[in-house]
Amino acid sequence: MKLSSLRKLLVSTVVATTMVAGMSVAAQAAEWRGWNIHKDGYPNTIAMDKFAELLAEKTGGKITLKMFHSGVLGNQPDAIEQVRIGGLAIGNFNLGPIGPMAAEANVVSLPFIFKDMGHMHRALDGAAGDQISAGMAKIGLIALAWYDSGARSFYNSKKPIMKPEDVKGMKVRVMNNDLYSGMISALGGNPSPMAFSEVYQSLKTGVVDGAENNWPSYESTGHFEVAGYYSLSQHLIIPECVCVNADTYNALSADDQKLVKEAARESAVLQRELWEKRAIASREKVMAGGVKFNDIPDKSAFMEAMKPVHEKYLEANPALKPLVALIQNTK
Ligand code: BDP
Repeated sequence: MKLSSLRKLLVSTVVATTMVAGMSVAAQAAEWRGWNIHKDGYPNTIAMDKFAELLAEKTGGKITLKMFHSGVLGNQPDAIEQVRIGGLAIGNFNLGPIGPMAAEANVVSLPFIFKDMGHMHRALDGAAGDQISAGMAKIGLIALAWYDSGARSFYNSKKPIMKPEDVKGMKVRVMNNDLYSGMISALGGNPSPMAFSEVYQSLKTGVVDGAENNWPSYESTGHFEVAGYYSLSQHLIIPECVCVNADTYNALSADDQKLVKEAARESAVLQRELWEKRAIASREKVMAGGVKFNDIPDKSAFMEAMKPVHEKYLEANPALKPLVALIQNTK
């Protein structure tokens, strides 16, 4: 079924249910359902709960949000699809798995496109962020606010990764996005796209040798227990969004839209504060747990090895060249 007809069907189902319910006030109060992949205590989980609280508070209970954490409503690519078609209202999504659906959002998944977190923030808060949001809106997702997700580095169960050649022959789990598969292949490794929830078992049983993620996710998932070499490649700095279904958002009054955005942005301020602290705490926890860590002070060999990923991508998507340049030139 085409997305537009599926959306119409869903909308008419909602209208029918509302009419059957027949209660004016209760039927008009919107109850949203929200998706989050992370566990209790994770910065995103706390911030999404805060978002739900602020939403109810600011709208005087007109809009409420029931959050479903720990990925209980399914894996991330499916949840993104659900928010697009309105099966779910809200999600806290990493832009990685959104990229294959929205070309503009995919530029943040080019390895080493951001120099550091500050550069990523400045780019997102400026014109590049506007273009990325516009690209997401085209596929039915309104980005209300941006959350942090640190920098992703490689970890594995075999050996320290110091140089690109060390990845050769390794089976490495990646999120669903051809750019990440291309990135591992460019290093001579074997990419294995897989849902987040399956990675622990796959590392443990040797289905994959390694993966890549930030400190908090490496720690919260327990991956550090089964893949004890963490190598600070920091090859990806991928922002995350609080995204709402476009039809749901567009149907709100301008005043309510403002309140929803305010609530999401206030939750993002909290998320970023919590993120900074958690990144340090998670790093300390895994180190105390015996992780063998190595820094990669000079990352130029990795940048060089991953260059073909950029080139191939821009060859296939020439229209995105100005956006990539805009990000690279953001001071
Ligand atoms: C985490 C992101 C989460 C991703 C996960 C992954 O916060 O959205 O699903 O990585 O690697 O850092 O799948």
